[in-house]
Amino acid sequence: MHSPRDPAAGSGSDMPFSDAADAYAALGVDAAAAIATLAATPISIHCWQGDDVRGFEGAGELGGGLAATGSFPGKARNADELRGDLEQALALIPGCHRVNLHASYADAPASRDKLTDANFRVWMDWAKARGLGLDFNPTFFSHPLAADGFTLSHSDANVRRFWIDHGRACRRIGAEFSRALGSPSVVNVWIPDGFKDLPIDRRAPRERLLAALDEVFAESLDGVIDCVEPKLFGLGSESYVVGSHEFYLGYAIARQKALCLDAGHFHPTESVADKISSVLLHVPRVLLHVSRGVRWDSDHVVILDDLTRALFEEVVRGGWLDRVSIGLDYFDASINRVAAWVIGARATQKALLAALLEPTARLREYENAGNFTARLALLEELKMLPLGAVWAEFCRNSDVPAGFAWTDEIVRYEREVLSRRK
Ligand code: RNT
Ligand code: ZN
Repeated sequence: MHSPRDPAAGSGSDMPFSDAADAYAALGVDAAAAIATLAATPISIHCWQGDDVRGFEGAGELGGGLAATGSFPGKARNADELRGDLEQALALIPGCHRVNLHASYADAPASRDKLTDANFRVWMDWAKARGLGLDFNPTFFSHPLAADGFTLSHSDANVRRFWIDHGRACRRIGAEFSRALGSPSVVNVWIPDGFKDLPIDRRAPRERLLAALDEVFAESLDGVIDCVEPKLFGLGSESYVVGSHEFYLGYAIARQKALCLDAGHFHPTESVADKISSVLLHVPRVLLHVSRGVRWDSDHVVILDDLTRALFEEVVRGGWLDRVSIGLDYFDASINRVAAWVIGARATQKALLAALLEPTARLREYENAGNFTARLALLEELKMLPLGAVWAEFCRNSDVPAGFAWTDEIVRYEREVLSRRK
């Protein structure tokens, strides 16, 4: 049940939707069509925000140079609690979505090189009953065989073999998810491999990674969207990352794999948005890891900031929506974890909605005519249009509070569920 309060309360817009639609129509924008596109665009909700990336294998330290800081009480301790928390979050996120699992979140954990869909049976039944698609990630961290910071590029062939088998097992699980749920599964490979300090040999680990990836991807499987995720640097891999941007861009082009662009994986002044129209000329698909870097390689909760808005402007302006998968990737243990999902997912959707409400055709006409004055002037005036009223209509259609009232549900859930976890 939602809050008895006005569901639009706190949305900042009391304007009737029809008035907002008129304001956009005057610029040639169809607000109802924007809502329809938004409703048809799933966000893949990352399971790992719910428990600080710990997973259910009893791992001690979070590995791979990942860090979830904070000690907010009530994190999910098992798969049932995590599913309950995800259900609560999904109830406050308008639209239909997907859930993104890591291999370390099996209902019935097993050695990672031997995992099958049977280890994720409850997740699959749960997703099926709720009409959710499932995406998947091999987990190349928080494991004794990843303790020295190397996995697919490890110098020891036995270690490499274990991780190759893990990657292969995960792709088969993705294929099973796709078959069971009737929706292709993005299987995203990110490895932490790299050196803290200056390496002498930058070549051999990359040669090994190249060969290992070819083995991971050797089996042809239906329903799997293979994806690779590059990174600039990480904690403990400050000087050298084997799977760098150039490495994976080359790999994705050569092997025609999807490329993951994580918004937190670049130099802080680099525009991730600008990359979309370059890479999509060469790779079949892009996975956006919507995240927020703050100073270093951090994964803060996504907000409606300029970088996120720019990402979705590019996706919409370029007409790429059907070749882009959208997933969240952040972990904050300092605030209510369910709220963190909701805040980031809703911010992502607001950014997409703002882009869908742009009079792109008109702006493009100005640009083509060399009228850069009108282009800049209109871009600025757009910022004052009633985005909030269109957002409120989308939320109403989904029976989800449009404004701050959604946090009433979080307060209740915290009191009734999270605070009882000791
Ligand atoms: C790490 C990558 C990767 C992870 C998840 C948990 O820098 O962004 O996507 O965040 O696999
Ligand atoms: Zn990522």
